[in-house]
Amino acid sequence: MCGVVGILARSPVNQAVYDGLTVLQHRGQDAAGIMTSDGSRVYLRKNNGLVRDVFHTRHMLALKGNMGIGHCRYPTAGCDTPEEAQPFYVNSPFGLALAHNGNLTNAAELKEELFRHDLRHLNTDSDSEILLNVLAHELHKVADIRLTPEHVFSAVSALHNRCRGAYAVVVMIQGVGILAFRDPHGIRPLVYGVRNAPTGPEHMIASESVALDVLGFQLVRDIAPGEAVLVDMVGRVHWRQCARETTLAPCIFEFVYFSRPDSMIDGISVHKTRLRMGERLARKIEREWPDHDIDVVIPIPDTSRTAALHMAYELNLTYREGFIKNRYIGRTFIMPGQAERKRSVRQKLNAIDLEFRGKNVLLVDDSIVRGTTSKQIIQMAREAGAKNVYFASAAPPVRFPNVYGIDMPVAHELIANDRSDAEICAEIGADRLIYQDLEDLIDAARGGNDKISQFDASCFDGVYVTGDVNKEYLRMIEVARNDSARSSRTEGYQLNFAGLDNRT
Ligand code: PIN
Repeated sequence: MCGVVGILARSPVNQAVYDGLTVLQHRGQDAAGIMTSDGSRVYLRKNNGLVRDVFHTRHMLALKGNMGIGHCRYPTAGCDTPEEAQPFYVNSPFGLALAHNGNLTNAAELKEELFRHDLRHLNTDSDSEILLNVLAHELHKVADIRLTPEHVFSAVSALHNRCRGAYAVVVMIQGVGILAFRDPHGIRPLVYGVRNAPTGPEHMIASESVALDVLGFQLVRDIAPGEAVLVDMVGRVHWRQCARETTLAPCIFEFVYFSRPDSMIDGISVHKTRLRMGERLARKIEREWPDHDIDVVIPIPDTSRTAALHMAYELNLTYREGFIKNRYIGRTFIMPGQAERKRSVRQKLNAIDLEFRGKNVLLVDDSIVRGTTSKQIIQMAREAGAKNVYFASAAPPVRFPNVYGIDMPVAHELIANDRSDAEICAEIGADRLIYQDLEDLIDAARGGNDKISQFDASCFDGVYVTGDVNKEYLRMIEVARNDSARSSRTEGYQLNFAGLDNRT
């Protein structure tokens, strides 16, 4: 998962883009980058690490100009070097810089096409470099020296015809403005907002509305699936639907875990969705386990708190914080292999024994992915003296890999892959396991916007909305993403982990 920002203002944007990226840091802690333009030149700084570590004063001073885009990266298949940090830049046509969130499902074909037909060289394995080169090629075909919004939108239409998958994109076009667009299914989120500076309106694009809020921009609206917006150098805003067929199918995992609760995505409050998820879980417990003997509901910090609190309220049960998270873990050398992941849970969470001793506790997490942390946390609850340890997941079983930009483990690493609920319960060592039903999760999200008829819930139901994900593709990502492939890629360099979420 990644975060993107684009700002066109009346004064230098370096600080604002930086601030926007800090607000979106939860979407990716692996690398960060900003590119700005002062009208005559572009300036770039990108590297591996957290936003606060990548940009020092000297870098900020060098990022000149009133227009800029930024990116924070969570690694997707094959992208973990500083060179693969975003934004990417090509000098022709015009000078284009691009940053994106998502994953292309036809990257291999596009690479081949770009090389054989478009005669373009790609220097990394990043999908962003592919998107940038497709856009550059299509823009070159239609544009002339006076680039118009028509030229730009027809290039985006051509890009939609060639690219498959999920992409929420910001582009800076030298001398022209900021362009943003979303794939025809609107899988990844992207919003547009405006603020009034003394000298006139300023414009911002971001992955999540919370970035607009914090920077004092008003959310104008979500960019629709397939739609593009171009903010030109004089601040005129041009909108166009650039895809022939569109269906809004936002990723449901944004609501489960990835997005900040204070964001609105496609008209839905993430916070309220999580409250409704708690309510649905409560109803399920009342329905299927009316004679339960739960003494206390304990969330596993942080994401699950909202659902756990409301579930406890609905069941008339005590809610207690029983696990304390160390917010200051600081730099460590966490490698992506299983052994390292196990060790990190103990370093991050500690149990308050007296909330567990002699009690039947219901632990709540937002989801169970690999099940490794759930297993350890259940063990910790037992060591703290719990009589029975029940476990509730605010999301349904994660059974399928994500191909739209969430770096989900491959199928065989998912605990729910090929296991029944009873087997998962035994595997994580719980006395009882309650999963959210998919229908309830979808209803919880749709509760905020009943106009949305479809969500991408592929990691729960294996239905890939782009219709092009077959067994062969899943086999290919299996090879690229499994733990041993990750360990060998990251060997010899350090990942920053500064007490932030260890997103799985
Ligand atoms: C972590 C949120 N959440 C915790 C992410 C763990 C699955 N994991 C998904 C649970 S936080 S595991 O609240 O944002 O810090 O099933 O793969 O072990």
